[in-house]
Amino acid sequence: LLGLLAPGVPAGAAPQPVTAASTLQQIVPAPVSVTPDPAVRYRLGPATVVFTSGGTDARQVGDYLAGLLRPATRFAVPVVTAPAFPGRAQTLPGISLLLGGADPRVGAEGYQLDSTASGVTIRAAKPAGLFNGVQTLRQLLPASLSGTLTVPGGHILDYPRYPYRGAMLDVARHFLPVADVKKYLDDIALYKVNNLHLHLTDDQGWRLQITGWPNLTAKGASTGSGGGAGGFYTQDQYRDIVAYAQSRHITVVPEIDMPSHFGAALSSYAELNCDGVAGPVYTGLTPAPRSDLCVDKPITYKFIGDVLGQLAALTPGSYLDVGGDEIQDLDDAQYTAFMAKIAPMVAKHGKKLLGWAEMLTATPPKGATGEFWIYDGTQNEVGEASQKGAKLIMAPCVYTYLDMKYAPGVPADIGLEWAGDISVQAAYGWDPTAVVPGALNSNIDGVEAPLWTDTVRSFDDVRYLAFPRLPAIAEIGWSPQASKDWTSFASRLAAQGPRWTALGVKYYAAPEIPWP
Ligand code: TNX
Repeated sequence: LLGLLAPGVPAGAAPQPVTAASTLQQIVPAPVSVTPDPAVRYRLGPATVVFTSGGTDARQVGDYLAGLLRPATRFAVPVVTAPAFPGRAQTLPGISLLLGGADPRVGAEGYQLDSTASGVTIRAAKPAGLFNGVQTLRQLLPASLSGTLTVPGGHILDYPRYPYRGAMLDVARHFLPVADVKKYLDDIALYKVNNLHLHLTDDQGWRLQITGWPNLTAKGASTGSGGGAGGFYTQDQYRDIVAYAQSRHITVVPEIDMPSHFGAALSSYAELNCDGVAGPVYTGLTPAPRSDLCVDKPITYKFIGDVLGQLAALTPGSYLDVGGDEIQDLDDAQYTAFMAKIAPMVAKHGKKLLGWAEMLTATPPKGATGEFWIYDGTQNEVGEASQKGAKLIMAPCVYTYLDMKYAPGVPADIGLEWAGDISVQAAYGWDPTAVVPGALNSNIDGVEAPLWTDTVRSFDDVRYLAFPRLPAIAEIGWSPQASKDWTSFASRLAAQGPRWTALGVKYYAAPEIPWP
């Protein structure tokens, strides 16, 4: 079957059987082009060396790869500097991660991978490209990293369709400790997702320590959706998450939701409330009875200034997300005036303004990016805003909301259905350019898969909802639209099942997928 594929055929073009030894066509997200050479395979062994060239950034990716290989293989996997920069056709005897010399089409995040009998060579222009090439290499090795460790021969050229490929975790409704966030970062890195949006605050919880406002964590973090223990990140813990993400070439995009979904802050400080009274932290499902902040009080802006200032200092990424969704009591004029005050506070810290796409209706703040999620009649306004320069990230609730059930009654005890049930095929079956009417394609920055945790109780629940749908959305963000093919995707996704099992991810074995 491999022989039937002409060189350079997009990986998504033909359905592939799931076989025990990995093939060059089993990669999720599908690469731009794959040219198998079925006559050769590279075999890893106790003598396998990782060569890097291009300084400490390349070296770090090499150390990361060696760190993945060593525990399972028990090989020493030394990471050494590549002896001399090999020419295009040369292969060093081992796994080479080389900065420079790649096909110019790889851009900032792409890579090329050449696998021969003597070695595997990944070339990229930037460290993120090497990292993405390593994710592909992982999928070319057996899931268990045991037994005969061979990499199928051939050539891959790969780069993303969109610069922004995101996953969102709602740690406000259900708090997730640092260790779980790190696991999720590792989970999403495998599918070349490069942004983790953290929904840090909501009515049911405030999850980030803010110096000078201790009640936010003493009271605002004390519980969550459905009651229970709550929790928060100290600023040091948050820095640790950001640094771990950076080591996976993932940007943390922090969200402080305002002016609505502000209940946990209102419960923490009486003076933030218009009536000067702080109620208990709400533990029910959205909508909460009291959610909108008090737009008329000066202390509101002192508070937000402190929060955004500290958050900006913790954030190496370019975005600060201010939410802006689901306004309850404020009218359009109040909402617009509020955003007009907040936008310069974000800009002052050199950050770009991100929010849910409601922010792009009425009078959008200049230079804002909107995350589109709901078809509530404002789509046309969002499309118009994009024509005037606003950037869009696509997270249409009916395809990307990982907190929706897969099917009626599945899962039985978690998940919502207000945006419908979302099968794996539905999560895969959409095109970002066909979501918002009139949206300017050049202003679509990418896609995101949000995971709201209103009904989620554990990190196992998170993974059960994310897998296998998150890789579907990752592929929409990465792979060329022309390679889209459900049969191919289902077959390639099936090959991921044993990988998740090996990684301890308990996933939903959707009946639509031909699991091995
Ligand atoms: C809508 S999506 C919300 C969230 C809820 C979610 C539950 C969005 C911007 N707002 O507050 O958690 O539905 O599915």
